[in-house]
Amino acid sequence: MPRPARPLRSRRRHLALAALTAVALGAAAAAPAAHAQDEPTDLITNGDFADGTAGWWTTANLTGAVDAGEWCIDVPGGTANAWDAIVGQDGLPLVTGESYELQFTARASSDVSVRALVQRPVDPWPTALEEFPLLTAEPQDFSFTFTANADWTDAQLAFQIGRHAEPWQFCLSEVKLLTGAEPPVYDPDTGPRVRVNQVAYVQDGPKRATLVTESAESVPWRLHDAEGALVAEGATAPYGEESTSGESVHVIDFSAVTAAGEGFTLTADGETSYPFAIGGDAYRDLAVDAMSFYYPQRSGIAIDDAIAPGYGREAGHVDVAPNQGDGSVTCFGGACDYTLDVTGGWYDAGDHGKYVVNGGISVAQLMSVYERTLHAPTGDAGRLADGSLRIPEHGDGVPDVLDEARWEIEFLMSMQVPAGEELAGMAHHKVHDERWTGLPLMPADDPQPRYLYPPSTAATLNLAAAAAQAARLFEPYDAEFAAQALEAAETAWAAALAHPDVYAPNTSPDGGGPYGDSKVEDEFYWAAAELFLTTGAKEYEEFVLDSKLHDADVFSESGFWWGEVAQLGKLDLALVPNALPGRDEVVAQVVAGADLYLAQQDESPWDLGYGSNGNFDWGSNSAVLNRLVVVATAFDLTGEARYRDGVLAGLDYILGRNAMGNSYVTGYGSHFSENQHSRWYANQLDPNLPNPPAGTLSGGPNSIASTWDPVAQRWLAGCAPQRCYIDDIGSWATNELTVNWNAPLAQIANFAAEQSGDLQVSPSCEVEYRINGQWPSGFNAQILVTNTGDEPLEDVTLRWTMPTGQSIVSSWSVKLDQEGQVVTATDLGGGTALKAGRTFTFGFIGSKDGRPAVAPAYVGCTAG
Ligand code: 9MR
Repeated sequence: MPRPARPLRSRRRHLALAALTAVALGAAAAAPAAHAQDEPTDLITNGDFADGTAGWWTTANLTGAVDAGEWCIDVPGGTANAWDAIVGQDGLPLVTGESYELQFTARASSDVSVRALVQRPVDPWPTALEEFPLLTAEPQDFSFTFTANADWTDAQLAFQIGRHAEPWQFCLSEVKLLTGAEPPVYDPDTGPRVRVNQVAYVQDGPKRATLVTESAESVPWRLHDAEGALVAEGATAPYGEESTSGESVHVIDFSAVTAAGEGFTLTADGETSYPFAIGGDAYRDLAVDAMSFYYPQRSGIAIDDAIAPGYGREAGHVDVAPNQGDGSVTCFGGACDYTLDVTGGWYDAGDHGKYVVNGGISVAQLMSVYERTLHAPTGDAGRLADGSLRIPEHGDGVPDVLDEARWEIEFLMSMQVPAGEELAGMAHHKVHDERWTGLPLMPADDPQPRYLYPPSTAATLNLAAAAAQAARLFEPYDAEFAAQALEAAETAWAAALAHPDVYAPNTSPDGGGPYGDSKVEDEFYWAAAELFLTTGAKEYEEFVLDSKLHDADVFSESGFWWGEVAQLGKLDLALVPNALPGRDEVVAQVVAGADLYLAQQDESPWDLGYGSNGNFDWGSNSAVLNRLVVVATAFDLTGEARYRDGVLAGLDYILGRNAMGNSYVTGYGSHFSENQHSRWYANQLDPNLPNPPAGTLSGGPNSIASTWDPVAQRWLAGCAPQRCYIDDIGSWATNELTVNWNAPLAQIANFAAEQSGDLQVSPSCEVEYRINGQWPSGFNAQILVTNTGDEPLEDVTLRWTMPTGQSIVSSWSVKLDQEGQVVTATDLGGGTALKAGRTFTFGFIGSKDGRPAVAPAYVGCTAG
């Protein structure tokens, strides 16, 4: 039989080619230079089973027989984990830097995938090779190469063959572990060297592409439409060697093109890009998909296939065996004498854990998708209305994104320590399995006991911040729930003040991630800001003003993420109307942060404002997107087009204009991530399971991934930062999906969806908003609108958000409509054009509560 006969999914072909090369060279004895004198040695004892099963062992639940050099083993059904049934051989010596080839032939009585490992058989199971070969009734020859990065005298070859529901038979023959193999080479399919945003360029937005080329000179480029007609042409701008990609690149700028449609391609240097759209609705779709990602991520509810087609499944962790359920969970190690019902919420990622700090930041960012539409001049709440997402809660009159957020907020609230206990009001840091489970494993099939892990100040404050934000957003829809959320937030706040230094450790018991955090000033700041925005209370105002983070520059290189949340407080203080003394300073900080991120982005030939220091962190794609959230907020605050354009260009990197030629969003683009690490979207391991839903973001390149997961260790050592990525389900350090990474994707996709033409902020329209007088219950405002450009402005419309507690009573020389807090001003100057250099003036009387009247942070001006 030709080797390798391993069935390959198209995306994995490059890996197979590397393995094939290794085999061919090995077979021809063309061993690598360092081992030129050595004949390959086989480390396996009795790999041809000539001596029965001598040298091999199995777990006690397996029986088998050898016949004609093939060992066939009966595997029982109904086990949960791959490692519940193992065939192995121990005592294999591995040498650092040496490359090895594992060969074997295997078949199975039914189509199953198994886990083939070379590892050390001691906790934490360091792994040199992990593969998931798919077996069929036909015997197949498999070949995998790897390089050892430690000296082990006691490595183990293990075939983990458990976790299948039905009994089956596993047959193994011709097993070899050969020394002297050619090191595996990662040669990913990066597609055409003309790298584009594979989804869409906004019609009047920036349009750039990046050409990977060795050419030192500028080369011509051509843009063609779907019919092949030439639309535009120009010359590239050479950039030279670029550090994050390790490649030499040129920039193609076709921003001047305003033609719209699908199927455009760019050609340069003999390469034609993947097709892309200009204009159109792609970002509206992406916005819906990125937010609908959360429904099948829900715990504690059956996923309805009619709502999320292809993703229907049983409810996870609802006290139905084999689940032990989240209905009555106690503390790990007997640390408490109560149980909590923590059913519900979202699974964090590809695991079944639920972590409060990460849930808190995720739900806050999702709520901000909605909250932004109330306060940003281009915000469009209509797109988020009841019925807009693929979720079950249609017809309740609540915007769907808030319904989705509520699923998580209720879970966060359930994690609070009950009244009467020592740490009452604090939130448990997390709930997860006692031990890590294997892949795949549907949520409903997880048999592990689950525990609450100790409360932490960070989790308590995350809950306080998210629940406080929920309280103000749910107020118009469900006042009772809003009040409950506020009570939970204030209780949490008081508990955090009473226990300000209970830190979650950086190491975790088995079965879940640590989410360790021993610096909580930022959590205090964020929670105080949200509580202030919701209540206006002095206590929170003072806390915000007194925090040393209030004047500090938190918009630094490292951006914001679950461990660094002060920015979230500042973004909301800047955007959500409030009467914080010196609020302008916060607005200025946000804008300065956006300037920094934009300046970094402008330096990059990929429009990538991240990682120029050579570090791409775990979940780097979320860091890229979180920076864009800051830039987007600067646009909402200033209306300056360069921030809008910065966000749109920054999105290119995520959607394919990168060193991998890969869109990191499932279902978007020609070449996209689809094997994200997940226990239930595990199509790569079991063809009966789906890939992740469209709109799922992959974590993305991680420059130190090879120190983490075995797949990255095997393929990504020595990679340039942007290339430290592999679309393999085993690479949890580069290719996981998480609730906190999809949230900024949802924010930026929603922002992009709104930049499609209708609501342009006019750059030549300047607005001055004066409070001319105020008394305890009211105020008098005058607004001056000046045309600073050379052309007349037609149909001038202003839009702003009234600070909380203020509303319009009467007005003159204008038509004012107030919906909620959003005011729209039309009919300025009786509807006539505003001539160049001229000013319209109008005014109104407003009512207010006890707080001083303040001007809104920003007034948007659009013209027809
Ligand atoms: O996103 C987390 C990242 O910042 C950490 O460096 C990493 C290691 O502790 O863990 C990541 O979070 C994982 C969590 O611990 C468990 N669920 C999956 C998360 C994403 O990989």
